Amino acid sequence: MAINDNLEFAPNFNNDWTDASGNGLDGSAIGATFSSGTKKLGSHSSAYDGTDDAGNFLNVLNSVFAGADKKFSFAFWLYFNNLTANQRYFAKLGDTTQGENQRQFHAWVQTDGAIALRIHFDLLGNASRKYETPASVISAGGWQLVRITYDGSIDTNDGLDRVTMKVDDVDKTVSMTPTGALGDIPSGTARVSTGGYIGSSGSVVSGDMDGFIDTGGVWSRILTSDDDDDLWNGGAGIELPIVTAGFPFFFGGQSH
Ligand SMILES: [Ca+2]
Repeated sequence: MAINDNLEFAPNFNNDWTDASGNGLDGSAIGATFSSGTKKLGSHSSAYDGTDDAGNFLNVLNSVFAGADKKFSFAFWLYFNNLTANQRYFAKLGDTTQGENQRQFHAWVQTDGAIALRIHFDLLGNASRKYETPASVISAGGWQLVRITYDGSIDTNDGLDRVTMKVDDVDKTVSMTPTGALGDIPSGTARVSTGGYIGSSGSVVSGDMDGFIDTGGVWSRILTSDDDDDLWNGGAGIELPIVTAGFPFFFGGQSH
């Protein structure tokens, strides 16, 4: 496998909300802006004010996340200005704060510096699994690469074994808190969002991030350790998709 394989979504946040994956999942801002001063890769990162900002990518990728035995991964470069509140950085979730029940999943940093992920098994929020790293894997004021994998085909340990988490290419112990029965992410209409969750109402932001997000991706498969190494790239990171060197197509004649 190569890092580009099954890459479903790839925003680079270079002063626009364009998806570079080829799937055309371009987004737009709800209050969020771009920063040329605090960035990890390319010209800019996306910037969130901790109050009411998000990147809004509409109801996309539902078939990647929802359903039985789904496998997916996502990774982003994150920079938190502080850890004074729980701050959502990637989600497909609408809840009662949006006046709706479209819970699918959300990922965030906690005030203790742990990365957390809640996977919902029903849109109402009655059954879910919360996964988290130990405290203090995230520090405010610097760029860190957070990579999460989810394998819905694994049911051992009440679903604990479905999730792995890495920070800066290092595996972190994952603990899990169950609520209700183990299941699958339900099909829903919540919007995919960065920097906060917005739901299908599209206007209300909750749990906003105070900081920056740069190059990230969603894959419809479990990333390998080689993929993780490619993403980390010795700490320099990479923009997605990788453009690989090869025989150019402009020599004339037919390409294939
Ligand atoms: Ca960028």
